[in-house]
Amino acid sequence: MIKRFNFSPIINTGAVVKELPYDSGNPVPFTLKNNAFSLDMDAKTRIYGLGETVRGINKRGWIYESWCTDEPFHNEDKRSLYGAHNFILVDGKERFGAFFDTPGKITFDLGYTDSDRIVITPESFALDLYIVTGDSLKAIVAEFRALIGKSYIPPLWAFGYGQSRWGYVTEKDIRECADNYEKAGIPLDMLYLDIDYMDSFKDFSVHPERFPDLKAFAAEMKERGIRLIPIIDAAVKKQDGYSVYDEGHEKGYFCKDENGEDFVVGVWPGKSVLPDFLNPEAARWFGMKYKALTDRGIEGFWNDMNEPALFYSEKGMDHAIDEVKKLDGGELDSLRFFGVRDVLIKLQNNADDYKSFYHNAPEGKFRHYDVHNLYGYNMTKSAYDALCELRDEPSLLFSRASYIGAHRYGGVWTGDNHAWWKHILQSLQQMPGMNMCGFLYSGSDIGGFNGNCTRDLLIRWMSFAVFTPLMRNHSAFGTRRQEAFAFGDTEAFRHIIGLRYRLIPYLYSEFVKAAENDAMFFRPLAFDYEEDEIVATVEDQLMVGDSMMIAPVYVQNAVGRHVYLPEKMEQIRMHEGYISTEELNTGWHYVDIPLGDVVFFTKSPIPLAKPAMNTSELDLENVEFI
Ligand code: MIG
Repeated sequence: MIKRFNFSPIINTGAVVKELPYDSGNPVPFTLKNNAFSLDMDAKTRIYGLGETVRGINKRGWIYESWCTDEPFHNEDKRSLYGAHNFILVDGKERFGAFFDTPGKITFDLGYTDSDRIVITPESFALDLYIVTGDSLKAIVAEFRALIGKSYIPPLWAFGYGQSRWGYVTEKDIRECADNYEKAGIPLDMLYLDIDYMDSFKDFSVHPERFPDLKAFAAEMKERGIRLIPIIDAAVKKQDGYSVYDEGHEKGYFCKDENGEDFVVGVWPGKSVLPDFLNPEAARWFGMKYKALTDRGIEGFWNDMNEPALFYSEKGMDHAIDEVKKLDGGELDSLRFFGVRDVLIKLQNNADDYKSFYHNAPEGKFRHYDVHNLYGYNMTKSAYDALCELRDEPSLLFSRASYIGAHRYGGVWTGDNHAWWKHILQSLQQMPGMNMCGFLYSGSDIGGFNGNCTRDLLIRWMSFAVFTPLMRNHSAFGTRRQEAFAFGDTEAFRHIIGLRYRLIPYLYSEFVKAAENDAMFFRPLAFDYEEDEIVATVEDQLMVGDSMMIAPVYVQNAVGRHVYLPEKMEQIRMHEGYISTEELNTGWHYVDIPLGDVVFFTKSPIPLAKPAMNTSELDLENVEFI
């Protein structure tokens, strides 16, 4: 059952698809105190949800702020990442879900300040609150998901393996990458184009020398079973004569400052303006611009920088330069050094900038700061709506920033992680929270985006990522190369990525089932075995679809790990060249998992396809069951 409570929302965020009547009275089980929703917890209470956030599957003990942020360090002490997913599921004396539908900042203190109390503080009380109850954790999620609408389902080929890198600059770089995969006999379905394919980082442009004929090149790659997936950034270069800028400027489609002038920010293209995605007309206009690329045979996109990320604003930069000048002339002491440094650091993603521009939404004019968390969502929606018009086939689409509701239009990737062992576990722990909020098509940058990857890290990360719907290896400009062919011996990668393709019949059908039934593809064990006291503490294993459980290795130099079996299961070991199975009883087991072996556990037979070099070669009719 769902109860909806009215706190005078200022805008329809678009998160929910069902109009529910308002309940009168208090939003039990919360009490309202000091402009916050609070609830006492007993020692056993666990809290799930919050989508894309740091730390454990059980979120209790930390404090989170929903505020879409371009955050390059996903450390434990971070309160915000790229998504704003305001749904929690409390499993204690009371068991219920709570969704705080608010477009602005909201803080979830989940036993941080006071270890026995939840305190949820929205910055503005203009919100809708939904309290969801049900017979089980899964039932509560299903009820919530029915409220927010069906999840995006990507085309089957988006379940193939993708290679990306910020640093493939030319057609030749991309072709070489495809050749290397082919030479190594490693399957591949997608190659991603990062910002360097554009001309001066201008959205919907293609660099004339680097990709002289993108249409022909996309066709050449498609012939080899590989699709090109370009990036689109939120901001538009401010440059007279660039048609996207000229048109948008003339029609008033960019966010405005307090004087009604286009608000100017600095991002990759230099001085840029921000499309007003909250204005439906502007959103449709921007979405239809993807045609420039779909006309060249492009079938999928990733949307970036849509928190929106700001390096600086024109206004902020002018001010900073004045401040730095004031510091000039003094003694060259540390105070002055830190003074100058801080002035410049504070330019990026500055709250004052978010307070200085405005949207033109159907409900009226809004200060960006008050509706910040809706920006990325509406960029994804604009692309999705347009792609449905522009193409007959489903498109691949995923985004960096998101709000609940965006799950209907695309997936999300988890942004700029690091080549750190702990980020394998972080990625695993993020998946169920995202699934609760509807984001089923998701995955992390395999091998880590920032930092230098190693062969063993990549093997272990891939051995987990064969199960994530989005399976993409991506890394930052200037880092060590980390393609599956970059570490010499390619056999292990051929085996692991090859296995992904063999598992697609299972993974894709379980994914579609989850989407259609408002269910979770990845579940904490506690959701399937509510009576089992041990599973509630298992933070590094997941249920995947109806029949499978995974327990990946995420520790450097480990050659196995402890695995908890909540019931008798079959252990499946996929070793290069052979599959072995062994029945294991309920309870704890130490399982050997040498580097290169992929081990998982099943409750019932799993279909396995014949090996394929890409999804178009995949034979979905003739599968064997293991
Ligand atoms: O400021 O386009 O998260 O995946 O490679 C960095 C360059 C901008 C951030 C994305 C990352 C992408 C990078 N982008």
